[in-house]
Amino acid sequence: MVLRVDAKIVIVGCGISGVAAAHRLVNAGFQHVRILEATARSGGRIKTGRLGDNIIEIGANWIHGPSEGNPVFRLARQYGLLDPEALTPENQTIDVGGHLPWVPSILTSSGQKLNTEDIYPAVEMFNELLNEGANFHSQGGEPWASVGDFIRSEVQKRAAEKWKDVDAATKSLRQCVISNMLKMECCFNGSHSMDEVGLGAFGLYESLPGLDCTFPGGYEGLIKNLLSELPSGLVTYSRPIRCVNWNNTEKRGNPVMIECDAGEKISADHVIVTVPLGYLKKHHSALFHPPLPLHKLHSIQRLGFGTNNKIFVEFDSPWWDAACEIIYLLWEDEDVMLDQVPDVQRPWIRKLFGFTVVKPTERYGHILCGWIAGHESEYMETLSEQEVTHSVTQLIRRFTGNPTITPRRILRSQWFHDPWTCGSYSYCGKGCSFQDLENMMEPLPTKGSQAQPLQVLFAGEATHPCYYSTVHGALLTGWREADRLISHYSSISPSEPPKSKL
Ligand code: 6YU
Repeated sequence: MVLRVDAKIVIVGCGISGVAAAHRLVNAGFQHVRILEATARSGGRIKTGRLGDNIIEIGANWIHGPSEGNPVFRLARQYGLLDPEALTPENQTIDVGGHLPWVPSILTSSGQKLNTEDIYPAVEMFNELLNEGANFHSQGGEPWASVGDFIRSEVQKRAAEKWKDVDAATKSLRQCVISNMLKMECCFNGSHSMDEVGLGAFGLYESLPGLDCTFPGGYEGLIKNLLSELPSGLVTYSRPIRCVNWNNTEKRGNPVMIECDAGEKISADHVIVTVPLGYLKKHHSALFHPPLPLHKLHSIQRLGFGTNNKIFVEFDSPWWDAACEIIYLLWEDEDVMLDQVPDVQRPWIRKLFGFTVVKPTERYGHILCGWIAGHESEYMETLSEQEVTHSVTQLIRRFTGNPTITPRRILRSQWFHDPWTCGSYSYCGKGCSFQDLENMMEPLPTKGSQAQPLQVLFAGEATHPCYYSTVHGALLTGWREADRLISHYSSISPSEPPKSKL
């Protein structure tokens, strides 16, 4: 069925969710769809950059779970954006439960190289606890408020039993491994500390089967292909939205009036807001008039939105093993199992849990990607590139015991200070439940109101009930909100104009 309604639909934000919503609406026949984007580019947190001659991903890296059930995988395959390896049935069926089975190299702060067996008991215990932690939502009544508290207390308990025969030094090292794993988990969740990630809602996140893969030509290829199928001029760039005035009761007018920073006013029947949760947290009171209902606002406050940054470091030649895919950095004095650096200004670099090797080497050269989450990461963003380079160089020299290693150049992301994002991605904070994600996606006015329905709709990664924090989650929310409008107009008859035009 093709709907040819003349409803005016404005989409705020040209990230994947906004582009996906526009794509769906235009394909369904809507003729007055436009995207207003604050910046001069499309893609939002999908951002492909360059380090020298090499392509690097400043934002999203992987297709998490590239298999039939993942719409990003299906589109990337359709547009011919993936390596043949990623398309194989084997690649699609591997189920790693969201964690990648990388070949590790483990370095310590005294310059030692450890064997996998040295850390295995701690890694096994940590993963076991993560899996258990994810089950609480289905059982109810979690014993601790946060994942961090749960892991720390259970490690103490289980180590006293399972590791009772190991010597003190080995036990201490294993606890340092737990600290390292907690820091890595902060990157994965985009949280400052795992003490801020709610235990009850931890299991709401679902992973898809398939071994994570990348876009050889850059993630932005996905955005470019989708946009190329839309009418030119549909996106207006450098047009930040200051306020969404909804429930406009003026007779004959459209129910929504959008105010741009430049003073321009745009009227619409519907607006799909896709701004990141970080931006919403900071600007919700100015962004909506009348203000958001309290239950929605409380969910915006309860859900977490933290920072995960990357520091790309390029070398003339590799100092790591050819097979190595990830380098863990273990601080030997961190057996207190903490994932936070107490004085953020000095040893911020301690929060960097390690580096992934950007592969394949033939394509990218000798590049490592360091991962750092939390307030330490936000502080890192304020430093000059020289200061970051200095800290990273000292770190690598210390952990390798090689005082001559010198990076050729670095590039770091700065997501916290991006004024239109204010962080990296969302997680379920302490006290969060499924209801918070439901509240996030609820359109305005809420059910029961006599006003024109579906004036303000909400899409974006933080509004997906189980794939929040991902590109596929964001894309699905764009389709979901477009479908909401499509079925609305289908139910009131394709030829009937929207109420406001009557
Ligand atoms: C994924 C991955 N990945 C790394 C890093 C980051 C993210 N993600 P957008 O922000 O894109 O668009 C909104 C637009 O709105 C934007 O253009 C703004 O400029 C605009 N805007 C704002 N205010 C405005 C205004 N006032 N007026 C007009 N316009 C305005 N996802 O699938 N694979 O490898 C990673 C990663 C460093 C920062 C990621 C990854 C997250 C995705 O990038 C992100 O979800 C989507 O791109 C968001 O799209 P959008 O449209 O919603 O917003 C157990 C458990 C654990 C749970 N976590 C699991 C881990 C999964 C996350 N993994 C991440 C890892 C990496 C490395």
